[in-house]
Amino acid sequence: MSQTTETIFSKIIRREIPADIVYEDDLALAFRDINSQAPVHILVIPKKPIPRLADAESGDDALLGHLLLTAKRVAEQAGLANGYRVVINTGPDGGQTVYHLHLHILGGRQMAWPPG
Ligand code: DGP
Repeated sequence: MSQTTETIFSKIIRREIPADIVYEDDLALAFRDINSQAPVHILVIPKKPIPRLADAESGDDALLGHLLLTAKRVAEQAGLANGYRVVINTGPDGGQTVYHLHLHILGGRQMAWPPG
């Protein structure tokens, strides 16, 4: 189920709780995942609190494109020249736990397929 209430990521955006922030611009923030699943595990989030990818609207198309390009930039900055994976978990079956849209950038090891 999606939630419209604030999440911990809003508090990270406002610097109310600490995070290892690696990138920021007017629309997006990137910080290291607290529960790292790879040598490099960074989350890219919009500052706009869209709960799930499923809640994005047609007016968000430029923002969604910006998030992908931000993921590319952050991955380059993190030295992931040999490749990486970008994941968006959406809703309960997608394994989403924080209902503020985020892109996982995972890298620094060989990824398996299919994911669990
Ligand atoms: P997902 O399962 O796709 O909703 O991923 C949420 C991720 O957010 C999960 O990998 C752990 C991470 N996370 C949760 N709380 C915090 C936090 O307070 N700080 C940071 N840096 N990451 C968090």
